[in-house]
Amino acid sequence: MPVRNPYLAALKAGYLFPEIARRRREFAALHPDDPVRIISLGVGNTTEPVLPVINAGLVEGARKLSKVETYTGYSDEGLLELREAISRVFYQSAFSAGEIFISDGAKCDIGRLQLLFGAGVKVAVQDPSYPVYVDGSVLIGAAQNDGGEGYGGITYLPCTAENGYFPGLEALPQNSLLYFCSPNNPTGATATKAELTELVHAALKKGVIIIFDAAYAEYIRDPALPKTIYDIPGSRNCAVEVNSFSKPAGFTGVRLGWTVVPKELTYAGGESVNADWSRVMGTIFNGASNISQAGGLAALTSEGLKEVRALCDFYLGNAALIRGALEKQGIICSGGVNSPYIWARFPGRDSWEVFAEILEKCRVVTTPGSGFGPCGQSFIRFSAFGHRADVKEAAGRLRKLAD
Ligand code: PL4
Repeated sequence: MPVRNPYLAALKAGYLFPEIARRRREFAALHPDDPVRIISLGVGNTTEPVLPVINAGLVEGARKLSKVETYTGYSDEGLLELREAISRVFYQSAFSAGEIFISDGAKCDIGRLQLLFGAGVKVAVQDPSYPVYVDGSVLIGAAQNDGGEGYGGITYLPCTAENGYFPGLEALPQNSLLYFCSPNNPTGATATKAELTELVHAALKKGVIIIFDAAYAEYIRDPALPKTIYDIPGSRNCAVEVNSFSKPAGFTGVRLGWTVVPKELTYAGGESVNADWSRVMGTIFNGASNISQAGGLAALTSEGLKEVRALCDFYLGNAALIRGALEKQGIICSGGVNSPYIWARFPGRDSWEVFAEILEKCRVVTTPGSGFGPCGQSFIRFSAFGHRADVKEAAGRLRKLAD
């Protein structure tokens, strides 16, 4: 028998979201005759139907497969038309098609990107952060080197109310890989242009490569806030950007994303990151679904983009309801503006304990902040992805937290 990959043993017991689902099932099993339906404001999973123009794109993509004249098979690096449309719509055509790689989603790309750096890499993350950055780094063995005190090779950069959820960059290790997410999951904080400029300057100075996760960029409504790291001069030399159709177009189940790897970006030895990413993707990925890509193309037409905006506005409306309800209880929150996540503070409390209390009193599932990192302790993340009636009902039930 081959031995088990030792890095698997270094992972925390369970991945956060299945653990939440398990506790919800456990609670439901303990209350089999409960007349009150459980509402989820936990996982960030879209709930609303794909809007008509985008849906017509998906249908057309499927229809094309039914005719010999229009049938297509593998589309390895992604439809040229889609890569060009992404460059035009999101980056003012600043990137060539060869710098944009279509994928089956941001999470999958985050996992694969780690292959570029291997076990020796030092990793830095915002604390709290989306668990895939840390767990994926543990899987490639990056947590085994001597990067940060108490955390193996992973350096946690605290993002707290006190620092406005933007980390101090003095602790950012030289020649490391930094995962940075804005609008942020879970804090909902969105970095300003000045903050991202500071980040890029620090990365260039310290030889850091930033993996910028812009999965929630379309939720930004403040025109002064950057939707992409590439708004910042110098970023092409230090940043990769991952993005997704999941949250702007309702494609969480359809699966479509992209990664931008500028030609200028190199490793310490001067080798091209773009060439290696092309090699990795060509080797272990076989292209996104051509149906998804047809939907993605429809989403990037002028009518499709109106639907993207409408869908994000809908979830932002939910976010305002949730944040308003929490603030009425005197709970201090951030996020929910320019972001679909609300980050609520329960001083001195354990996150899982508050999770259990909200489930018990309100029959509402949330996400415990401690699941996103040590600085998430005493916070709860509320997701704005839900049907409006459910969100209104949940917001009303949150009054019970005062009891
Ligand atoms: C639950 C910062 C959600 N099963 O859909 P993708 O792969 O294009 O994007 C995933 C993603 C990427 N980057 C960030 C994200 O927050 C997400 C999705 N996160 C959440 O509730 O935090 C869904 C999580 C899913 C998972 O494990 O990722």
